[in-house]
Amino acid sequence: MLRKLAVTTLALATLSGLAFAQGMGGGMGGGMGGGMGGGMGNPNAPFMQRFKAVDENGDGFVSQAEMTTNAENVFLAMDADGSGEITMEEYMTVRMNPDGGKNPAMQQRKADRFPAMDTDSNGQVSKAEFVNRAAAGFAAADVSGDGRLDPMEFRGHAE
Ligand SMILES: [Ca+2]
Ligand SMILES: [Ca+2]
Ligand SMILES: [Ca+2]
Repeated sequence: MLRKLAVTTLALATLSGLAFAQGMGGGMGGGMGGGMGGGMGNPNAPFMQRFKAVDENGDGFVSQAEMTTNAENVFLAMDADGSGEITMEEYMTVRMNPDGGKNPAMQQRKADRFPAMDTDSNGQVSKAEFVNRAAAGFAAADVSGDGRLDPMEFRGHAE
């Protein structure tokens, strides 16, 4: 199981290209290597994989800065042609959740999210639009209002 998830993550990193590898290298490596076996809930749950990838300093919380950094890296990974804008096609091609691609309902929810991110409605999502959306998501997910997300709050954000 561990092996399978690791391979899936690796495949995603490869798929997403050099920008993703450069941007996420540190966080991904640290999260996967160091965070495993931290004992927080089920470390194999897909959202925990994501949580550890985003929690760059490994303190068990995702800060606003970590969320922003992650959003920028995710944006670069999604922008396959490097145009600085994500098209609907680019957005739907990249699977952020290893299980997401197999789940039509989740794909639909993802598709529904695109116009919400495209705040100027030009049919593409710019980096600013994407990061702003992540920041808004962070605020919404921070139920306790302490400026950081614990795994459960993060899960609420991710799903
Ligand atoms: Ca952190
Ligand atoms: Ca693009
Ligand atoms: Ca736009």
